[in-house]
Amino acid sequence: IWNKHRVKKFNTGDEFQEKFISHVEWTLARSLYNCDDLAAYQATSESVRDNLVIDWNKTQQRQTARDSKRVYYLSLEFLMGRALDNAIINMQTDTSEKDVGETKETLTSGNTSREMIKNAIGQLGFNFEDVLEQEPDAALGNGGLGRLAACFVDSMATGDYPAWGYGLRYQYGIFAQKIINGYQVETPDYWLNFANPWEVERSEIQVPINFYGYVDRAQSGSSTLAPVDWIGGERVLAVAYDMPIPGFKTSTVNNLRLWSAKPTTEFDFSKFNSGDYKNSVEQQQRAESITAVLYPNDNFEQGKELRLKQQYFWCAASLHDIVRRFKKSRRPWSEFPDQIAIQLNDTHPTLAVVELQRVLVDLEKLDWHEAWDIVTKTFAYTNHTVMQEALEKWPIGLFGRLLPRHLEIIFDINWFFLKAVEEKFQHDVDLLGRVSIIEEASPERQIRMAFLAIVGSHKVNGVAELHSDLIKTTIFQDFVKIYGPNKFTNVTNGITPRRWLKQANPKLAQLISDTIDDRADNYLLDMSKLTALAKFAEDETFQSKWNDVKQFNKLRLADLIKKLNGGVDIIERDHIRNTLFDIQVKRIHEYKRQQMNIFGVIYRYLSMKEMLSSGSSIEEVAEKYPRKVSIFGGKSAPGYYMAKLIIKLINSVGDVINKDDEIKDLLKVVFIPDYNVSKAEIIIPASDLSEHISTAGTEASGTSNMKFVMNGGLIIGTVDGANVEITREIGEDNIFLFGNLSENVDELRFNHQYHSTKLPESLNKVLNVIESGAFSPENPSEFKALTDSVKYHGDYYLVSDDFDSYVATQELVDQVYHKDKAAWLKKSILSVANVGFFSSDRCIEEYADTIWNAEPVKPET
Ligand code: DL6
Repeated sequence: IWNKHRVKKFNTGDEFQEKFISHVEWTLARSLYNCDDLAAYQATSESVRDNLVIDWNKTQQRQTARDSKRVYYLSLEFLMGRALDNAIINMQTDTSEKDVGETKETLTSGNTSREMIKNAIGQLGFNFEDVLEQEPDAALGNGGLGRLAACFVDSMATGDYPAWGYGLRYQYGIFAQKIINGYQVETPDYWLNFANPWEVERSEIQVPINFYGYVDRAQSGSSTLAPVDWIGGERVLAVAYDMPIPGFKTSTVNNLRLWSAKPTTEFDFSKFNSGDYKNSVEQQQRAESITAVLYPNDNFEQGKELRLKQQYFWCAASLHDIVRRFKKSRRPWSEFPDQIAIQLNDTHPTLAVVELQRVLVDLEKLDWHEAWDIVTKTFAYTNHTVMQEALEKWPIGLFGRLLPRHLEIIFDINWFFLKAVEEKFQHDVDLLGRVSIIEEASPERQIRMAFLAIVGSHKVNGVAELHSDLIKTTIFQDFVKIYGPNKFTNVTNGITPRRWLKQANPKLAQLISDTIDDRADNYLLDMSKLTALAKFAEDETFQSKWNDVKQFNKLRLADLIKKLNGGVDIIERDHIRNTLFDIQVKRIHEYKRQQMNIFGVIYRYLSMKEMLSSGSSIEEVAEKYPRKVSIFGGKSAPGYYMAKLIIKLINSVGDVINKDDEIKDLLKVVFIPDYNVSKAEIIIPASDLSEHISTAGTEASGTSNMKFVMNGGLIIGTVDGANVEITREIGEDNIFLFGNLSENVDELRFNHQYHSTKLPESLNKVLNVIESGAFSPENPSEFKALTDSVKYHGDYYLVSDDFDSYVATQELVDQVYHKDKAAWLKKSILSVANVGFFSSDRCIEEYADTIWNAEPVKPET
C-alpha cells in the first residue's frame, strides 16, 4: 500500500538546486558565493521543509475531514536528534524511483531522493555529510524514555495514525558534557542559537495558564464536587511551536507540538502604580523560566517546584488544545473517549488527568461522575521504571499552593477510589493506606503520581515482558487485586529502523536491501522480511561483505574518537579488523553497572600484567587476552555523585592503560564525551559487542540493546528488561547472558545487609588495586565511595554476585570473536535477521489495537 501514497518530493536535482538557491538568496539573504556549511544546512532544510509543509497541511485536513479517533502522546521529553537526514530518508517512495527513470537493476539504493539531494548539493560545492553535521541535536530528553517518544512519533506517522505529540520547547536541552581531567563538567546546550528550520512558531496559538491563587466557592457552596472558580494568582502564556513529523513512504506528516512559556501582556498595575515598575517587569520575565531548561535527571525525581510548574503548564496547554479541537466537532461530551486517546509517557503528564476533570466539572459543568467516566476512558499510562527513587511524589503543601483547585480534585478522586476499595475489600484494613493516592508521609503528606495515573487510566502498561510482570507483582500489586489483571498489560518497546538502521548504518542497509532483493527498502516497514537474511548466515562471501561493513563502521568510529582526542589516535588503526569493539553507551547509573564493566577491564589488565611479570611473552598474553577496546559514553545527572565518580574512574583507568607500553596496545579504554543521538548513530553501528548489564529487575526495557542488535552487534547482558525478549527472538546461541536472575535479587540483597559481603577473589583484587591509588596516585582514596559501596555498604547493585560470571562470559566472548570469526558473523547475521519484532512500528500497532482503539487514516492513493 505504501508505494501508492504520493509523497511530495523533488523530482530532479535541478528542482532541488533551484529551491536551495532561492532559500539562500531570499530566506537567508545571502549569495551563493557567501554561503558556508551552516547556511547550506539551513537552505537545504528550508527546501526539504517546503515539501513537507504541503503534506503536513494536507494531513491535518485529511484527519479532520475523516473525523476518526485521534491519539495524543504526552511526553515531557522528546529526544529527537537531528531532523534533516531523517526527513530526506522518509521522503523516499517507490514511485520516486520510477520518476527518475531508472530501472530497478541500475539502482544501487532504494533511496533515490537522498542520493539526488546529495549529488545536487555536491554540485553546488558542498559535502553532504558536512552539511548534515551543522544541525544541532534537538536533545530535549534524558535517555530511554525521551528517545522512545521520538521513535514513537516516527512510527505513528509512518503507520498513518492521526497522532500528535505534545511536549515542552526547552531552550536548553540536556547539558553538553565535557570531560576535564577525567571529570564530567556540564555546560549549557543552547540549541536554538541559529534559526531552527524544523519548527514553526504558531504565535496565534497562545493559551493562558494560571498558577497559585485561590478557589472561590461563593456561588457553589461548600461542595468540592460542584463547579467552582479558580482565581489564578499568576498567569503565563503557552505559545505553540510545531515540528513536522514525516512518516516513511507515506505522505502523512504528523505534528509534534511543543509549548514555550512567555509573559502575558497583562501588567501588574498595582505594582506599577506603587512605583515598583522594575519588579513588575521582572515578575513577567520569570514566566520564561518555565520552559528554559530540561531537568537533567534520568530515573530520579527531585520534587522541585519549577518542575511541577513545567508539568502543569504543559498539561494544561495541551488539554486546552485537545478540548478546543474536540469542541469544534460539536459532539456530545460522552463521545470524547471515542474520539480521543491520551497516552501518558510515565507519570510526568498525570496532571492532565486532573486538569481534564477540572475542565469538565468546573468549566463545562458536567456532573462529577459523568466527567470522571470520560476521563478514565480517555487516558492510559505507561510505566517506565520500578525504582523507588524515580517514582514521582509531590508534597501536598507545595502542590496546594501552586494548584489549589487541583489538590481538591485529587482529594475527591482519592475519596471515591478509596470508598470503592473499602466496599470491595472490607477485611483488608491496611489496603486503604497502601493504595491511597495520598501517602501519609512524614514530615508531610505526598501525592503518589503513579497511583493517580493508575486510578485515572483505563490501561497501564510496562515496557518489556519482565518489567510488566514485575510491576504487577511489586509496586502495583494491590492495584491488580483491585482492578483485576486485565487493566495491566505489556507493550515491549521498539525503535525506528529508519533512523537506527537506514540512517545510522547506510552501508548495512544497502547490503541488506541488495541481498534480500528489496531495493525499495520495504523491509524498513515490514521487518519480518529480514528473516530472508538467515539463509546467508553461513555463506562465506556474504559473511565477508557483512564483516566489511562492520570494519567500515569501526573506522568511522575510530575517526570520531581521534577527532575528539585532539587528532590523536587511541585505537590502533592497522589492527582495527582484529580489535573487538566492546561498547557501553547509556546514561551513567549505578543500576546500569558501568562500574562492573570498568572493574572487569581492570581485572583483565591486571591479569595481562601478571602474565607478563611471570614470564609469559606478549604473544601468549595476546592469545589469552586478544585485542580489545572498551568504549564508554554517557552522561551522569549533575547531582549524582556516584555516577560522576564512575566517569572519573573510567577516565583514570584509561589514562593508565592507554599509556602502558608493556601491553602493546592489546587493551584500550575510551570515554566518548557528550554522548547524544547523533553520536549514537556513529557509535552503535561500530560495535562488535555491547553491554546491557543492569542488575536483574532494574532496567525496565532498554532500547539501545535493540539498536545494537539491529546493527549486527552482539550483546553481553543480564536477564533483564528487553534482553529477555531479544534472546527469545534471536536465539540464545546468539547472545551472551550471565548473572543472577531477578527472582534472586531480594535474597541476595538481604544477605548483603545482614551478613558482610563476601567478595570473589577476582573482584577483591580489583578493589584493592583501586584503593592502592594505582589510578589516582595523587589521591589514593579518590574512589573510596565506589569500592566501599561494594565492600561495606550492602552492594545494592550486586556487583560482587555477578562479577565472576561476567568475567567468565567476557572470556567466552573473546574466544568466539578471535578464534571462530565465522561463528561470530553467523550470530551477527542471525541476530539482524530476527530483530524485526523490535521495530517501533510494531509497538504502535499494539498500542493502537489494545489500548487506543485507533485506526490509521491513510492518504488517498
Ligand atoms: O521505556 C523507555 C526506557 C526504558 O527502556 C529504560 O529501561 C528505562 O530505564 C527508562 N525509564 C526512564 C524512567 N524515567 N522516569 N521516570 O527513563 O525508560
